[in-house]
Amino acid sequence: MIKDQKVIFSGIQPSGRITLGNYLGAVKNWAPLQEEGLCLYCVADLHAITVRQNPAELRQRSLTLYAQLLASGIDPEKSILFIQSHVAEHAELAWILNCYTMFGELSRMTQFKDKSAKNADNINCGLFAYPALMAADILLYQTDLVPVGVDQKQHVELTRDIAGRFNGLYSETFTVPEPLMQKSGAKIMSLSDPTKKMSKSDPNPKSYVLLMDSPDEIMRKFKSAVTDSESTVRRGEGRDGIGNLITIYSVAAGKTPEEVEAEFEGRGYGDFKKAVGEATVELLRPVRERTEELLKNKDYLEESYKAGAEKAARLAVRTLDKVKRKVGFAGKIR
Ligand code: ATP
Ligand code: LTN
Repeated sequence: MIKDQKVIFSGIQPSGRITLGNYLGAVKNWAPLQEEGLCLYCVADLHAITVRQNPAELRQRSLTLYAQLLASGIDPEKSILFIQSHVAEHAELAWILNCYTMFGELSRMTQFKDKSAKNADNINCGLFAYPALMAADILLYQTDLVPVGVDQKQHVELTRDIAGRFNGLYSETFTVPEPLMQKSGAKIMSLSDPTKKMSKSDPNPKSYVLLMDSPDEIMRKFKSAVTDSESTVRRGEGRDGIGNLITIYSVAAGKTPEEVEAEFEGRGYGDFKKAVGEATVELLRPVRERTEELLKNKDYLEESYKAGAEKAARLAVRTLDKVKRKVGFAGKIR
């Protein structure tokens, strides 16, 4: 594929309702990237079923997530925004890449270890092979950059290894992608246990702020956020809770952590938590309101995800056909 612009790809699973962590670490950064190249973003529903999902909820969450991505500024005229299961080439390339991904490599993935510990009664092959599907997502579009939170870096590195291995065996086929991570906000921690990352599948709702939480809920959750027994608004050893709130405030208010510390010099946790809550409410308000509007317009959503899938498929078949030829599948059907 001859490219005259950078290709940027990322995905997010509809495995729950999205959190402030997902927003700050990933989604918020996706819209500005539209100025840097061709962006493709997908609702990764194939990935979501590696953990058991309720079908009605999954369907609803996928549409809500699609609307949230639109609401966060992704422009379907500029970018390709689609639902992963609508583009069959993802599953097809994933199968082929499974055969170029080693058991040992997949066994070392931190997310697999974490998720198998959490879902001990359902350690299925999909959960294990998840990174090969993610590699397929990325490699199908000859992606240069993959904007993700820190927790996904290992999967992007494995994608690079798979691409390099395939290119080495069959000549240049895939662009080898690079992860793109934010300097700040790449790992937002849980509000109830700041040593763990904020996660939408956490059973404790006080541990996260959701994109769709009401202003009251957001204020309440920050008020009860776990901090420490000191009272200064400063980062430091063993001060994960306050450090996390400083990160959130600095990203939400567009200030550096040093500026935040200076602003709250001599003021207590109560004041600070209120300020973090208010900044978050204002940050999320437009996204929540726009999502609510979009969810009322089912026809527009349907039109938009169908067009997205068509555009994605047109690009995806080009890479897939090339791959099939290289591995030696017979015949030509297109
Ligand atoms: P789950 O709880 O289902 O594992 P998750 O909340 O970890 O999900 P994903 O769908 O796996 O979210 O991730 C979507 C994107 O959000 C990824 O790019 C991921 O790196 C980023 N992300 C997830 N959690 C955080 C967090 N706490 N801080 C910053 N970025 C995050
Ligand atoms: N695995 C990712 C979601 C995801 C993704 C992708 C991210 C699916 N496909 C391709 C970047 C590129 C996650 O769990 N956050």
